[in-house]
Amino acid sequence: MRLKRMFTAVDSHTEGMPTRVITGGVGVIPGATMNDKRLYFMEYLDDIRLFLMNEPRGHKAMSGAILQPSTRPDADWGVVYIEVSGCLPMCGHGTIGVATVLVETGMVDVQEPVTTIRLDTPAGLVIARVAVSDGHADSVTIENVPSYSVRLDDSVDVPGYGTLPYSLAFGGNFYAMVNLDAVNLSFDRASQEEILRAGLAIMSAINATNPPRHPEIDGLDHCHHVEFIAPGSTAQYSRHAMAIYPGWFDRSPCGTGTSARMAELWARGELALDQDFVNESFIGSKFTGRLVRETTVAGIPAVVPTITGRAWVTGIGQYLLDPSDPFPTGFQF
Ligand code: PYC
Repeated sequence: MRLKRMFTAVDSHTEGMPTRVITGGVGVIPGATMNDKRLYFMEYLDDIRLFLMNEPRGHKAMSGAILQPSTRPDADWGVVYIEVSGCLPMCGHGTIGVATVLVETGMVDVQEPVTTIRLDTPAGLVIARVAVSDGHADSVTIENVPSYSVRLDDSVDVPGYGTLPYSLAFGGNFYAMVNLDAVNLSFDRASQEEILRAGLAIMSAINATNPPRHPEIDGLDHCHHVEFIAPGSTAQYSRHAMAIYPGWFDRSPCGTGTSARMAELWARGELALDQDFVNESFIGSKFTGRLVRETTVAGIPAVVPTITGRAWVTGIGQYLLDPSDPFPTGFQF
């Protein structure tokens, strides 16, 4: 066997959505903060992401996380998130996957009944509390970065769809929230191609006319996620289809999307602190969210959400590149 590259990984899924946790082979990414590392990685090391996420080693909804030494004294591990479309500043399902892998492989000091892991993410400090019994990670509650509503009940002209009402919020990434009824589509996986087409058209129209920008996180200046809210959803229980650039759906209930949705409901006065909010994904899996305290982001009223979900280890792998492989960065199909 001839090798040009080798990465070690522990694969997992969080409520149906994969997280390939890269435990070796990348080395320490240059950068004083985890967001600096993310920006450096995107500019100089993106071939690693493409190799690990694209076909044939990944697929069009592949997602992962690269473990790094923390850049801050108050965190145990650092994380750079990778997926088919780039490097998110924060990923909820990915963090639940990382915390589960760290516990199940013994890469942290495991305590029962709760192991607390402090993670240095590009979007800020995220605390994962893992419920552990008999050495098994049963569920993970993450305390996410401050989340806030950017605009409520705005509208955007979307070519082919007319003027559509939407709201926009930040929960670690920016999310446009649109009622599925507004695009006359049903909450049915048989409609996924049409839902995706509408989602891509909406994010493109928002980014062309009124893109969001995070006041404190460099390089976060676009919306790549549209959360289509299913009819019958309430401020306690919501179902959604999460359309993501460049063309896939989150299989999990989307931790950062759930955080954004709770921030939107809080800004409307429909969700108070310490109330459960259950968010169901397009495949029927669930996260339970809560808002635990109020705060501000650069003077903007914000809330700190927690998200509880489960992840399972699915494999341990070594991903290899033979020097004669004609697809060193994989491909999308
Ligand atoms: O869980 O935050 C999340 C997420 C973002 C994209 C896919 N999942």
